[in-house]
Amino acid sequence: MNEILKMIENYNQIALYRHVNPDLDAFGSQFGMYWTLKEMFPQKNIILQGKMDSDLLHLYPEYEVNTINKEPILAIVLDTANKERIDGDISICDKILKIDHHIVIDSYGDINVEIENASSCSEIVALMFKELEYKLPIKAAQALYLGIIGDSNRFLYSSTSAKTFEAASYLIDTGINIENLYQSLYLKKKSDLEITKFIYNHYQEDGGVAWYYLSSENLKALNISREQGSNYVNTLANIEEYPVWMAVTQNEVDHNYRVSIRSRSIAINEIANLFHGGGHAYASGATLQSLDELNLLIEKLKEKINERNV
Ligand SMILES: [Mn+2]
Repeated sequence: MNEILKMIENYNQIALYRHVNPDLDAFGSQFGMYWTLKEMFPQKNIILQGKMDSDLLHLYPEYEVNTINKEPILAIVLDTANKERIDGDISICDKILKIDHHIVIDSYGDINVEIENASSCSEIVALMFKELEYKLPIKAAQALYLGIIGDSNRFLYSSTSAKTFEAASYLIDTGINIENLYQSLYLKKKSDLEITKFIYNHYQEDGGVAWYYLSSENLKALNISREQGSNYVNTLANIEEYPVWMAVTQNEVDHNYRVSIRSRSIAINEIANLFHGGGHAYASGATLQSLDELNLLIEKLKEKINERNV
């Protein structure tokens, strides 16, 4: 942490990056870092990088859109396993600090904080500031708490450890109101109900794998983006007969199909790797060039499920 702090102190300009298609942990670690560094170093230019057009943004208070000046830039890249997934151009930066909890595939930083068994990147960031005995601003603590509960599925996943609760306890000590945070997460709209209904009516299954498919037409009819279409993947979770479940969405822009794969006690990330994807053992993504490839993916997943049953 001291080495990191020295690095941060050396730069007057710090750009905070995270991965494309940001989730609660990507935003959580980014905003957590943003509000903390802004308070710790009010004279520095702290810049949020990446597209800010997500539905999740309503969960966070207003932020400033700072412009980059001519001074050298330190990049802090959060929650991003490989360079290709960074949202924004880091070639403008002089040094890179990587902070991540994914399986290590690309240590692209000048300093790499890679803690594979951490529940979330937000957990790592929270514990870094705890080590400094720094009292986080409420906004930062809220963002980091949302990041932790997002990636650990409200402390449900096995990635949840004593460290996760240590981070949560440190964040709660700042005085955040977790009931409000949970309410802001759980409140749904009637349209969510319509989408869930569509999924329950149209999902398919094959040998332990359940999935739903949303074509561009379906997405249009349901009035949601492709990314939003993937977010309903856990509608098919917790069904005894389906240890693996997936969301398949047509990506009209890139002429391919995006797959979100989730599983219970069956590691699926290596299979995801075979289909231009990857991620965590029980939560991965993949990209298919055609729907024929979907059959291939399902066959591989069924093989994996059967291995376990032998
Ligand atoms: Mn994460």
